[in-house]
Amino acid sequence: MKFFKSFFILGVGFSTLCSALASIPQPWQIGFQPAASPMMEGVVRMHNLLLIIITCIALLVGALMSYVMVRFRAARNPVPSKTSHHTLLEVIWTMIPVLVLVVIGIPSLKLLFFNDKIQNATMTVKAIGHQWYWSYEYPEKNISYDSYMIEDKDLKPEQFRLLSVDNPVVVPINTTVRILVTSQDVLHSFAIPALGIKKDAVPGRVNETWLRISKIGDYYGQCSELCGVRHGFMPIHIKAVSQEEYDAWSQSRETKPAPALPPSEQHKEKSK
Ligand SMILES: [Cu+2]
Repeated sequence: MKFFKSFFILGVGFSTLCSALASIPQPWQIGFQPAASPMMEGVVRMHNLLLIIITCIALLVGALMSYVMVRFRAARNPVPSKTSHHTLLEVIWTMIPVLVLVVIGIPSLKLLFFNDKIQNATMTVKAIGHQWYWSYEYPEKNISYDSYMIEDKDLKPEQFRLLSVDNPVVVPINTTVRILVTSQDVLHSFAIPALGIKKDAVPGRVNETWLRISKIGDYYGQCSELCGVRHGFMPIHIKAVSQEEYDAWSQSRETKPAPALPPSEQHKEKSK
């Protein structure tokens, strides 16, 4: 009992420690990264529910199998029963799995629809996959830039190998952001575990998803669709900052639209 208690305390301590770090995979991690968006919170709740259900099923089936193997072994039960049907038992073992599926199905569908429907997004970020980097556009702000992974030799101490990039996506916290995902060449996939996002980037098509980050921090993900030799080297870094920091950043990055050309120049442009 004492062993289990100290094991439990160790586990709680470890998960608290993990939640204080940037959202990256940890050595020996077996659970999810700490959830930082309503979508991922829903995924974790669903996972916990399924874990309880699957544990109960495994224990029940294991116990029944053990009982049958011991109680009805040849030595103990030399003359086996010839019973082949039992209506009540058959109704029970059909109805219980149906009920289990309903209990799983209702929250599962609710979560799917919740994740699918973007709720009054305040801003939009477009992520475009390329072989092998991501580029981002903020259509309302006239901001666009490329985001490349930092190579091993250029890594600074606070950066993470295969995860840090030169230009992260910057978004304000507690803001619903519509994410448009597309690709310029082959299939890629925009995935950030802590935010519960995984959306395919398909050339010639725009997929959409959304996020609302609750905590300031750095969220990392990777392309999750085999897209060529450097598939493992096009990470995603989302930096969630306060609204003020975001405003300052967006103002510094905003490229002013090109001024309208005078009529004579317009004519020259057209005839080119
Ligand atoms: Cu890719």
